[in-house]
Formats: sequence, structure tokens, C-alpha cells
Amino acid sequence: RLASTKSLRETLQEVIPGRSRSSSRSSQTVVGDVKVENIIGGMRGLKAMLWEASVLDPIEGIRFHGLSIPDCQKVLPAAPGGKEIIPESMLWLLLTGQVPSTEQTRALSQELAEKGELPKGIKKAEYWTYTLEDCINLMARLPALAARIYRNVYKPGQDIPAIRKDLDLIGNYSNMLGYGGNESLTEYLRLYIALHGDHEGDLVGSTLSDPYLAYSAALFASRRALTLPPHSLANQEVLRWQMAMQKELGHLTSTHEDIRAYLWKTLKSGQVVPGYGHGVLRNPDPRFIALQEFCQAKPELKQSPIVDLVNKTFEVAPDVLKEHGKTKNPWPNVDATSGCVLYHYGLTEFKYYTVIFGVSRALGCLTQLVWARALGLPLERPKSVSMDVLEKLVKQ
Ligand code: FAM
Repeated sequence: RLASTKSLRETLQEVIPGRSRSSSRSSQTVVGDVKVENIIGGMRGLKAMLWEASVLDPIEGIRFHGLSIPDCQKVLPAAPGGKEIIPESMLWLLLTGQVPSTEQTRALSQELAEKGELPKGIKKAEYWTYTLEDCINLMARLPALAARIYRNVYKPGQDIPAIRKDLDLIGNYSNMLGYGGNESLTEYLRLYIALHGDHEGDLVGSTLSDPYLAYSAALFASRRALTLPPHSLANQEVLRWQMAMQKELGHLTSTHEDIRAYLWKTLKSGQVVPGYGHGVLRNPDPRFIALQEFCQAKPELKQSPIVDLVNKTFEVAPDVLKEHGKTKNPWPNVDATSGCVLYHYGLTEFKYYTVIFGVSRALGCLTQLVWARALGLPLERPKSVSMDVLEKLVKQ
């Protein structure tokens, strides 16, 4: 019965398979009858429960894995210099069904002592270190999560490849999406996600919530923004707008004149030109320029009708928008091209573009969270004013 020199975990690893007794699991053997007195008497005496560590006999009293209390007192190790059983040796017996040696008991005492301190409160100045750990873990898991969404919705039933340790974050993402063989698309995703990674906006994070909550709240709270045209749905809108133009013209390649006419038609019908204008920028969006340069460097993209349409629209739209005279910024933003390139590469599920957007935005929103903790920033609590107060201010 004496255990070997193995650790508690090693011992359990050996013991568990032998005790799972899979052969008895489906046995039809009858163990006893259920009497009315069992039912009324709180199931006393009814053999209906599996309990590994001990059995209580009405005459002998309790036995732990077959050992009575006097047996235990004889064989279970005591504390150094002591005579009584110590709980560590009893715990070992209960867990493994084996009597631990004195060394094994001491090792367990030591482990418990090492782990026994209650966690102390974290100093405010150290918050950021824990936040950073959580943020890195969250980001590391996003590709698998986002790829799972894509596969579940659009390619159900296919196995997702495992994470490869030799690949970068987006290399793995692309691979798990099923586009690992398309290095151009993977490169594009890397660039797009890197460039699109930041945007101001932090509220839930300021409540000291953990990064998982803050990030999911950010995605949920900006759901409106993430799923409506003025903001991130714009890249899908650009695609829709371009396809509608191609359909109306009846061919894939448009001339500058075709595009100019379609732009005016859009504006005169009271709609905005998707992919153009910006709340803050007053110049072509450098992210748009970077994606354009990516396209210029890829021969296959130069030949793509949809990418060609992006280029030609860029050559025509700013002048049309200036002439139209409403928007403060007649230049393209990042969405004027981002979805079109994904589409060209075969990632044609428009609705999924917002998920890629969400993966990308983790970079910025989680970075802000680390800085908010590092700088000890307070809870965001803007002061609101009523319309009456505003009117009084204006009249002063
Ligand atoms: N086409 C036609 N009219 C436009 C326009 C466009 N692309 N962009 C702005 N305008 C109009 C705008 O509707 C407003 O008209 P009203 O005075 O009649 O309301 C006027 O020009 C002044 O607007 P603004 O000050 O120049 O722009 P806002 O700050 O109000 O809005 C955007 C900024 C991005 C919402 C707006 O330019 C727009 O709707 N663009 C098209 C959609 C788009 O591409 N969104 C992507 C934005 C992206 F960069 C992002 O942040 N994810």
C-alpha cells in the first residue's frame, strides 16, 4: 500500500485510469430495492451514490479507502516531531487511495505553504502589467475566435487548422479562415489590420473593467457604428455602390465619364458617395494611400476590374465632390478601397468585413487600456447639460 516516490500529480495520473472502471458503467446489475421508508426517510440506506474516498459502516465506523481510523493512525505520517496524523497525509490517502511516505507528505506540506498566502491587493502603479497580460492573451485568441465565426457562418463543417507557432498573428488568422495559401491576401490582411488598428474611444475600460469586458463592450457599444454605413459598414457600401454601377452600365470596366455620371446620379438622389469624406481628415486618408500602393505593387490587382474602379473613382470623385460643394473633405477614406481588395481575393462575404474590422480595432482599444492603467486615468464621467442650460449660455 505504500506509495512510490512519485509526486501527488504523478500518482493520481497513474491511479485514475485504473479506477474509471468503464466496464461497470453500463452494467445492469441490480444493487437493491427502493422502499417507501427510503423515500420518506431522506434516502437513508439507499445505495445510490458513488463516493470514492470513504465508506461509513454502521458498526465499524468510517473507513478511508479501506483503512479504519486506527489503521490510519498507525500508517499515515505525522508532522515533524509530532505523533498525530496530519491532514496532508489524509488528503493524499483520500485522493489517491495510497498511503504517502513521510517525504511525500512533507512535499505536499511545502506546496501548500508556498501557495497559502492570500493574494494581496495590487498596487495601482502595477495595474498595467496585469492589463497587458490580459490584452496580449485576448489578442492572441482573436484570430481563432474570428475565424470560427467565419467558418461557422460561411463554411460550416470544415475543420479549422490549428494555430501554428511559426506563423504571425494574421498569418494564422488567414490560415484559419482558409486563405493560408493566398499569400497576397494574407499580406493585405496584415497591412489592413495594422493600419486600421486604432481609433479613439474608451469608456467601459475606464471603470477598471478587465480587457475582455472592455473589448466586448466596445464591440457591442459600437455595434451601431460598426454595422451602419457612415462608419465601418462604409467598405461594404463602397462595394455595393460599385457593383450597382457595374450592373447599371452592363459591363465591369467603366470609363471616367461613366463614373462621373454615376457620382452625380448618386449625389442628386440625395445619397452620400461611400468611401469619401471624413469627420476629421481634410486630405486623402493615408491608409487609403497605403492600400493603393499595395494594389499598385501587385500585378494581379492592377488587372482587377473592381480595383480599377477604385482607382478611376479616385481620379474623378474629388472634383465632383468639390463641385457639389457640401462635404468638407472631398478625398477618399480607407473604406474607399479596403473591402474591394478583400472582394477581389475571394473573401466576398461582405457581412464578415465588420468582424475583420473588430479584430483590427483590438490593437488600439487594448493599447489604450494599458495606458489608462499605466497613467492611472480616472473613470470617464462627462458632465451633461440640458438644452435650457445651453440656451442660457448662448444668450449670455
Ligand atoms: N458624399 C456626399 N455628401 C457628403 C459626403 C459624401 N461622401 N461626405 C459628407 N457629405 C455631406 C454631408 O452629408 C453633410 O451634408 P448635410 O450638410 O446635408 O448634412 C455635408 O457634406 C458636411 O459633412 P462633413 O462635415 O463633410 O462630414 P461629416 O463629418 O458630417 O461626416 C462622414 C463624415 C464620413 C460620415 C461622411 O463624409 C460620409 O457619410 N461619408 C460617406 C460614408 C463613408 O465613407 N464613411 C467612412 C468613414 C470612415 F472614414 C470611418 O470613419 N470609418
